[in-house]
Amino acid sequence: MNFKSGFVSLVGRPNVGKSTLINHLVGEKVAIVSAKAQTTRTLIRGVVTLPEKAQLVFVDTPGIHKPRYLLSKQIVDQAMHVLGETDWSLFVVDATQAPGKGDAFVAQALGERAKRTFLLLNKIDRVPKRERSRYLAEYQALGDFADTLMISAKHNQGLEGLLDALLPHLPEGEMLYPEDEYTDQTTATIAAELIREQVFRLTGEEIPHASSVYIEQFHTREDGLTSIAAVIVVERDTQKRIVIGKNGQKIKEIGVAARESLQHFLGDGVYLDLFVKVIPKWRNERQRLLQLGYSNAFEAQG
Ligand SMILES: Nc1nc2c(ncn2[C@@H]2O[C@H](COP(=O)(O)OP(=O)(O)O)[C@@H](O)[C@H]2O)c(=O)[nH]1
Ligand SMILES: [Mg+2]
Repeated sequence: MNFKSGFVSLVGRPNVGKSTLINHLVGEKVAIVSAKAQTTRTLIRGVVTLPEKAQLVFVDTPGIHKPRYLLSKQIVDQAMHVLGETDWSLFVVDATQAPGKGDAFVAQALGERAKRTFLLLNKIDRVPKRERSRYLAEYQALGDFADTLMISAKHNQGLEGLLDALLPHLPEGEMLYPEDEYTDQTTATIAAELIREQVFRLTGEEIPHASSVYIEQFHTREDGLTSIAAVIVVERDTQKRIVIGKNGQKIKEIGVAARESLQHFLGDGVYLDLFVKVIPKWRNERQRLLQLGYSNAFEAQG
C-alpha cells in the first residue's frame, strides 16, 4: 500500500469535545480544554503519523457559533473556511443531548462546504448503552454523512476505529510534517495557551472570554531552567482587580496551577512571572487582535 496523507477538520458547536478529541488522537496536549464554551480561538493542527501507512493532520477548529465580537467573527469565519480545505470533516456532537440550533447551523455549513463527513457522537461514556441511539436518527437527519461513529474522546473509546475508518478515503501522498512533530504551534504559543487554560478554569463570569495571554519573555537559562514572563490581558480595570484578587490571591492561584501545567509540558524547572494588563476593547480591534497573536484568523480569509 502506498503512503497516504491528508487533512481532517474537527467541527461542531462549542463544548462538544473537539479539543479533547484532537489531544487524545495525537496523544499530546495540543489544544486546551475547558468546561466553558468558546475556549479555542485559533486553528490548531495535531499530527498523527502511522509509520509506513499514513499521516493525518487534524485541525481543531473553534466552535462555530453566532459571533458577537470581531474576535469571534474572525474565529467563526476561519472555522468555516477550513471545512472546504480538508479531505475529511469530523462533525462532533454531544450524544448526551438532542441536537440544537447550533448543531443544525454547523451541519448546514458542512453540507455547503465539506468534501466528506463522519458524524461522531461523543461523550458516550455518559450515556447508558441502551440509550446511546436515542438521538442518533435526529443527528443523522441533519446532513449527509459517510458514516456514524460513537466515541468517548475523554476515555479513548472508539478512536482507533476512527483512524481506521478515515484511512481508505485519504489521498496518497508524502508526509506533510516530520515524523516526530505533532503540532505546528511554537512552544511559546502552547505555553501561553496553557496559562490561558488556567485563567479559564479559575475565573468566572465575563473574565475568561475577556482575557487573553501573551508571552513577553521566554528563555532557557544556562542552568537549563525555563524562565517565562507572561501577560494576562483583560478589557477593564474591574476585571484586572478580579484577576489579581484580594491580596493577590487569585493571580497567585493562577500562577501556581499554570506553573505546574508548564512543568508537565516543558520538564521540571519553570520560573513563571505573571502580569495583568488592561487593553480596552481588544476583542473588537483588528490591530490589537494581530498584536495578541490572532493573526491566522485574518490569514485564513485570503
Ligand atoms: N464525559 C465526557 N466529557 C467529555 C468528553 N469529551 C470532552 N468532554 C468534556 O467536555 C468539555 C468540553 O470539551 P472541549 O474539548 O473543550 O470541547 P470543544 O469546545 O468542542 O473543544 C470539557 O469539560 C471536556 O472534559 C467525553 O468523551 N466524555
Ligand atoms: Mg475547543
